[in-house]
Amino acid sequence: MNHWNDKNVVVIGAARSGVAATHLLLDVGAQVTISDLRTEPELPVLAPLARRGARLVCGGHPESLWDGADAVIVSPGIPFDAPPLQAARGRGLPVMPEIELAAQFIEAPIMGITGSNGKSTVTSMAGELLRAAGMEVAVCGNIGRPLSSAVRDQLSGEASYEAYVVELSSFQTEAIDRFHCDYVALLNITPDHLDRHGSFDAYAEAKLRILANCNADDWIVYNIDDEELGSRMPEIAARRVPFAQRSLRGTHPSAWVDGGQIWWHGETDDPERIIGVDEMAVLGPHNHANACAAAALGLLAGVTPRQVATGLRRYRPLDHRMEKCGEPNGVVCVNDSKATNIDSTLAALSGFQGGVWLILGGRDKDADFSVLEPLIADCVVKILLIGEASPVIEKALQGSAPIDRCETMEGAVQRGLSSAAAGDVLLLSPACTSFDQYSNFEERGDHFKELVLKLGAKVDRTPAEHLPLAPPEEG
Ligand code: UMA
Ligand code: ADP
Repeated sequence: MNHWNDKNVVVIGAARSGVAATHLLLDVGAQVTISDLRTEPELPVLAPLARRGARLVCGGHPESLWDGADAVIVSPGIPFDAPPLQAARGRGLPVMPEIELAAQFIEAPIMGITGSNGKSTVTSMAGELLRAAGMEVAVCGNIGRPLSSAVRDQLSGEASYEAYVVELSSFQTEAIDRFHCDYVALLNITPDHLDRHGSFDAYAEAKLRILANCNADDWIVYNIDDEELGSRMPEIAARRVPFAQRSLRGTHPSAWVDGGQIWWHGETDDPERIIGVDEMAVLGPHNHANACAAAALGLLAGVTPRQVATGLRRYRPLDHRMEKCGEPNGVVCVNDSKATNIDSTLAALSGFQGGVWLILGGRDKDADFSVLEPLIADCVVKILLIGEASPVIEKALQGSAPIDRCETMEGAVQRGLSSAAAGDVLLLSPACTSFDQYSNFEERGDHFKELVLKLGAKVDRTPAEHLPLAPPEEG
């Protein structure tokens, strides 16, 4: 239903979400003002919007923005309690997140996927499973394509989506008022984005707002082994479907990984084996759990076990998530640049027995790095520190493994490749955001991969520090 025709709408934030929301609003006949803290020369992306009749207010969000406005749409990167938004509310204006605007135009089922880690993996996997069943699916949200953008394709007739698989961050869920998911996946809750949410409680509460509008017809797929999640799940009418990295035989519906196999226990008497984990391209136990969550979403939506297996077999890991990117001189290089918090780095390390040269650092999000100590002591040869969080990390991890302050990615890759032995692993899993030295984690991961290629071809190798020197040849 289009309530937006001729309404005066202000969109805050002029990057991916704000631009897509503005286009959508213009498509449905609204008068739109888009405003950003950045100046107009920094925002060439706005020229096409101006040509379509949008008004641009750049270099800040002045009070005058709200004169004559009917509603405000907010990009996820802007905290929902930011002072300009408080001012808009003070004027009695409804303030809503971009996803709520977009969802008003959606009739197909929505699968919402949230958690601290694994969202993009499960979102893209679920999309693959539904496609394996022949469905036309929008895979969107925090994964990089705004929901508004997918909705525009539907409204214009360019696409005919039978489901929307939407990755949702806490920045998006915190502001949910009416947004409703038919299927939800709750993957895990560990501390993240504390700099924005202020406390773990506030962050967890923001995440769980994804359940705000779930009813008895909806399905909640959740990680039953995540105690934080379990203790914080509200009493709701929706049907719950647990998944785990241990057998849940007897509980149905449920999905689990056991004995190297993914299992599903649906409405039938016996559980069904879906696929062996070694038939999938993803690495690590956390990714097998992700496959359980994605499989459960697909099966609940009517995809057959055989189609789920096809989708999981076909699925390729996303870039920057435990991505093998070269093996110069036998040193296995792994790009896990998307590991921007402690828990993702823990998951990465848990897949290794030893021989890891770990590149850590970037911008700290008030994380407790000491949690990494036991795994680092088990499998890390040396920590290679980069970026502005170096002093904090060095203090927290003193004594767990030797530490080198490398400052830059180039320094860290050079150090790792010249010192690691064949068979060792050079792992970029930084547990921090990239924003001190890069625009985003993709740029950081791409830089790592370039350096592995460039320096891997010409490193001056010295014997690995952790191995005893080879004994002199006999004879
Ligand atoms: N800005 C203002 N006023 C402010 C603050 C920022 O105008 O007070 C402006 C900035 O100058 C900039 C714009 O707002 O021009 C940025 O908006 P945004 O941060 O919402 O960026 P988008 O490009 O719209 O991307 C957002 C998500 N970004 C964030 O949540 C920070 C993208 O997730 C998402 O893919 C995209 O919408 C499409 O849905 C990225 C992300 O880093 C990948 N997410 C975090 C994460 O995964 O950990 C939550
Ligand atoms: P998100 O979208 O939630 O950031 P991704 O799928 O992009 O999740 O993965 C982000 C990081 O978390 C990567 O380093 C990845 O290896 C790691 N990861 C993926 N799934 C999990 C999980 N279930 N538990 C912990 N870490 C995970």
